[in-house]
Amino acid sequence: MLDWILFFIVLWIVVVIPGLFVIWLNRRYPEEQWDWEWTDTTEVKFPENFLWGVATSAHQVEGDCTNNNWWAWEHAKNSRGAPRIKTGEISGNACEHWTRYQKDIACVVELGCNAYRFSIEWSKIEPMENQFDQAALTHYKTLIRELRQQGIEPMVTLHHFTNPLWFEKLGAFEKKKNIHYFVRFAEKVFDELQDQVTYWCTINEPSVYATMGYFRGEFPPGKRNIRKTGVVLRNLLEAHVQVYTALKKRPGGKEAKIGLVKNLTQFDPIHRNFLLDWIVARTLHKAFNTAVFQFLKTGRFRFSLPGLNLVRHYNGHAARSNDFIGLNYYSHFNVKFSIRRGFVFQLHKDDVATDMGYAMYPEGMYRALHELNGLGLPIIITENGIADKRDDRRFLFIRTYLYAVSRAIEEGVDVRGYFYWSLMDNFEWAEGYAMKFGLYAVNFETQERTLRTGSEAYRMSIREAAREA
Ligand code: IFM
Repeated sequence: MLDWILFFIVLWIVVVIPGLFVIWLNRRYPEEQWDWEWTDTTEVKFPENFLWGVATSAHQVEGDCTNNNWWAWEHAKNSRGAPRIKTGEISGNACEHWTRYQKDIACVVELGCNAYRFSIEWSKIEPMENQFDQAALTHYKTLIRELRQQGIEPMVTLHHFTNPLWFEKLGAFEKKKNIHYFVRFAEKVFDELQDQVTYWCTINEPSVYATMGYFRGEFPPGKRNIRKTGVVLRNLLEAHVQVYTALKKRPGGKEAKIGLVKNLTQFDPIHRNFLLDWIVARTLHKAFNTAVFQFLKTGRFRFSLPGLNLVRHYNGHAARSNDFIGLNYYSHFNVKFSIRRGFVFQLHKDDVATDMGYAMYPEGMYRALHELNGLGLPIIITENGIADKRDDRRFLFIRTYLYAVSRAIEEGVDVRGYFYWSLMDNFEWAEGYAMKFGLYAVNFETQERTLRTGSEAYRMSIREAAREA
C-alpha cells in the first residue's frame, strides 16, 4: 500500500504537476505564427503625425571617436592575442558623418522621412572631466538646425554604448557613485539644445550594454560576471531616472518628451513540451526584459536567476520617469536547455535568418508592442532593421514588420513612430563593418552612399501612409 502511495506521489511530482505547468505555459505564452501566404502586407494604417524616421549613433557613423572606451577596445587584444572586433577592424573614420552630415540629411529627405534619431558623443562634448568643448556642442546645434530646416524632427540619444575614457577609468556604470557625472553631462547638453529638440532618449538598450559588457564580455570592458551585470543594469536604470528627474526641472523640461530606449528580445523554448526549455526561456525573458519593465512600472528592480537573488533595488520615482518608451526590436531566440552550457540558441528549420544569425520574426514585434503597452506609455519604435548584405530580405522585412506594427496599432496599442535602423551601413560594434544594416549602402573607400533596392519598401510605405492619412 505504502509503495502505491509513494508511486502516486512521485508520479504527481515528476509527471502530472510539470505536465500541467507546461500546458499552462503554452496557453499563457503562445509563440505567435502568422500565415504569411494569406496575409496582405499592404493592408496597413498608421496614425496622422506618425514619426517616420531613421536612426544612427555617433560612434558608429561620425568617425574619429578617439577618446572613448570603444576606441580603446578596438585597439586592444584579448588574452589570446586576437583582436576584440571579430573582423579585426576599427571604427576609424566610419561614415564621416561628422563632416558629411548635410549629404546624409539629404538621404533622410530622399526617403520621405520626417524624423532622425542620432546620438551625442559624450567623449567629444566632455573630453576631460568637467571640461566641455563648445565647438563640439555647436556642431550638434548646427546639425539640428539643418534637420529642422529640412522639416526633420530631431530625436537625441544621450548615451549610446560609449563612455569617455576618463569615465570608463572611474569604473563607469559599475559604480552607483559615478551616475552624477552622466547627469551633469545630460544637463549641459539639454540646456544647449532643448529649445530645438523635443524628443530625448536617455540611455540606449541598458540590458544590451550590461549583458554584452559584463556577461558575454564582447563589449568593453569585456567582463564576465553575472552579479556585476545586474549591478550595471540597475545603475543604468537609476541613471535614467535621475536624468529624467533632473531634466524635467530645467527650463524646457516640461515640454520635452524624455524616455528610455529598451531592446526587447523574444525568447521561446525550442521544445514547447519540455519544462527545462521553458525554464530557460522564461528566465532569460525575466532577466533581459521583465526586470526592466517591472522597474519602470513599480520602481522595484529584481535581477535574479532560479534560486539566486542577485540584485534588488527600489526607486519610487521610476514609475513616473518616462514620457514615452522607446522600443528597439530585432530578435527572437529559440532556446534549449543544455547540461554543459545552461542553454543554447537554435534556429527553427523554417526560419529565415538575418546576417546577424537571428531569425526574421515580425510576429515578435507585434508581441513586443502588446507587452510594452502594459506600461501605459506612448511607444516609439526607436530601432528596427535587418543586416542583409545580399539585400534579398530587406524588402520583405520592412513590409512584414510594418504590417505587424500596424496590426498592433489597430488593436489599440499606442505607437507614435517608427525609426529604421539604420540610415546607412556603419560600424556594428563587435561585428565590425561586416553587418550591412543600411538603407543606404556605404562604399567606405569613397564614402559614396547608394540607396539599396530593398529600401524602396520603406520609401513606398511612408508615401502610402501619407496618402492614407
Ligand atoms: O547597431 C546596433 C545599435 O547600435 C543598437 N541597436 C542594435 C543595432 C543593430 O545591432
